[in-house]
Amino acid sequence: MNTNVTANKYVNEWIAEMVELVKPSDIVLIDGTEAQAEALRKEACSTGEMIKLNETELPNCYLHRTAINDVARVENRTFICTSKKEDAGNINNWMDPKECYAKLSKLYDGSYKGKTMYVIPYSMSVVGSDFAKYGIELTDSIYVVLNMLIMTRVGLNVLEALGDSADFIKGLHARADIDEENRYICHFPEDNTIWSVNSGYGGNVLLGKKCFALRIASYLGRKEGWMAEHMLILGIESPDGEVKYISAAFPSACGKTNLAMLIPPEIYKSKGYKTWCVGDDIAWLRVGKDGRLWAVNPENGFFGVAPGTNVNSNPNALATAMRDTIFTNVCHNLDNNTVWWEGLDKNPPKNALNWKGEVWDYTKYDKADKVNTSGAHPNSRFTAMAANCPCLSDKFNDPAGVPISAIVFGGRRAKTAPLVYQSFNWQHGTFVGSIMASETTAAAAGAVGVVRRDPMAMRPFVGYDMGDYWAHWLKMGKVAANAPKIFHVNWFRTDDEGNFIWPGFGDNMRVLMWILARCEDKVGATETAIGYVPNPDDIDITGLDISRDTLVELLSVDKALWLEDCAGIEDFYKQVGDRVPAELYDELAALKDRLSK
Ligand code: GTP
Ligand code: SPV
Ligand code: MN
Repeated sequence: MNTNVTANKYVNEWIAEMVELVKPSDIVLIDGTEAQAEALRKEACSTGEMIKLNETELPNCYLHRTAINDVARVENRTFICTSKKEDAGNINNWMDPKECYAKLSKLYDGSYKGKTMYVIPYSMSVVGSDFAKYGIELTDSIYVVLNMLIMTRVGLNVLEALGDSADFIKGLHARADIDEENRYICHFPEDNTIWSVNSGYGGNVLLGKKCFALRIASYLGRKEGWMAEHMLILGIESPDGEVKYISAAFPSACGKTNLAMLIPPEIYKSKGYKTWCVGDDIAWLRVGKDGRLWAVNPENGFFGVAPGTNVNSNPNALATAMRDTIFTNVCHNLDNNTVWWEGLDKNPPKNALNWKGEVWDYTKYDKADKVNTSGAHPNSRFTAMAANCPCLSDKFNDPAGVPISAIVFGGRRAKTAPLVYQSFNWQHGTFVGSIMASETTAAAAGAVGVVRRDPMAMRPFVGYDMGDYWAHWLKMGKVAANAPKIFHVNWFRTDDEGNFIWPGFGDNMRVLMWILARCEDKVGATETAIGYVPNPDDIDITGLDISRDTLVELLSVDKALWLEDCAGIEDFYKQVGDRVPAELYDELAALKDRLSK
């Protein structure tokens, strides 16, 4: 078999080595052409791997179902394999690289037999730009190829840009037997290598995304002086045409895609405000010559949560996903060959297959057992092209990125965190990020709704020790003379019946407007133990169905609850271990002190 599929000897040598291991019957280089993509779509449809949907209603859209045991990221099977255990830290799973290569080699051995090896050259960020990093993913899955074609920049121009350099991320993926017990998502940051085996699901197998653009990239960012974060990037244009950018880190399935594509409420729209999406999941940030943090979205598409997406909550995402999209694990409406998910509308299809491909009876839907009774899996997704997004920023392909005015942290907290507060400064803001907590969601395998610490929404994605990661944050604040201001939001406060109090979605812009006003020193605030909280009259609730009293409640800080939380923070810091920066312990002590006063 000819393994010289590129003009780069390092790439070819590595492919030859992998071919010897997985033993494909054929090798195909993905060149980024539409003709090749179309041939692969046809092939996937002929084998049942994908289903072509109604061409009139959903042009160039496809449905794919993963294995029933393979519907989310698997954090307990995700490993950081550094030569020293302490470099991976206490929060990550660790395996010795040699041991891991040996163990996984057995699983990979012959796993491509009778199959084609697809070689995908891809770029994270604009090809040839300062931010760009290149990867090559080897996979046995057409579904992976077609998703990577949407999510990243794929093509022969990537190989041209790489030239004869050895500086690329080597990704090996094999579906193998989709065996849960032998599923591994392993990262070798010292070797620029990612090995993923026995899964066919999103974040486990689209290696450019969480594996490269967060875990490997965060490791590289620390070494090279930049940051890789689990953040959306949003531009807010004022009536005079000036655009200010916000980046926000929320844990998985906590509202990044929604905030990134929000439509301004009438009070702002009528004045001429507009919003622009730069990214919905990942941001790479560098310090510019002006001392500001400049961000790019390294991806080229959206891998968004389907359930809850509708014409009211996120019309831009819906419009984006109406063409050229791959739907994964949604409900299949057999009457018109379209798709459906919970929260799309109030008309569940009567003649449909659920996400497992079984005949589905919508009348049996039980909120308490969504996985088994819903039409779409709670973590079902759409893979859609950024270029199809109606509110895509004209800076999306700008190699320089966009300057960030505010960094926003947030999570799902039923009680403790107020609607919004501002940190006192960068160090305190880093502390605020480090103590983030959120209720777990269906985006990762495991229990849903349990509060856990998820610092900077990066708990599953930091490719090294969490304490070192916080130290890197502190350092970046010193390097960036004009660093963004740091805030925390919570769209998910609930009343005693468990209903969300804040309307959320587009109305979150009301909070972002306060944030931007703070960045420009245009509005005051009340100093509390946890940070600056808005004066209620400074959040515009015109046209909302909530009272001023409710807003006051949303902004309230319950000192007793916070003191309780401090105990949890201390436990978590101890778990992270001895690399937690002293500055953060100082911040914790200062917080406790202010709360006790
Ligand atoms: P990942 O792709 O997993 O990283 O998720 P994400 O952070 O992009 O979350 P996404 O925007 O897809 O939202 C996840 C879920 O939260 C969806 O079901 C949304 O409908 C819901 N959601 C998003 N924003 C809000 C909000 O402001 N309020 C409420 N109540 N729900 C929201
Ligand atoms: C997340 O879980 O944060 C996602 C989906 O964005 S995945 O690609 O599976 O990581
Ligand atoms: Mn995400």
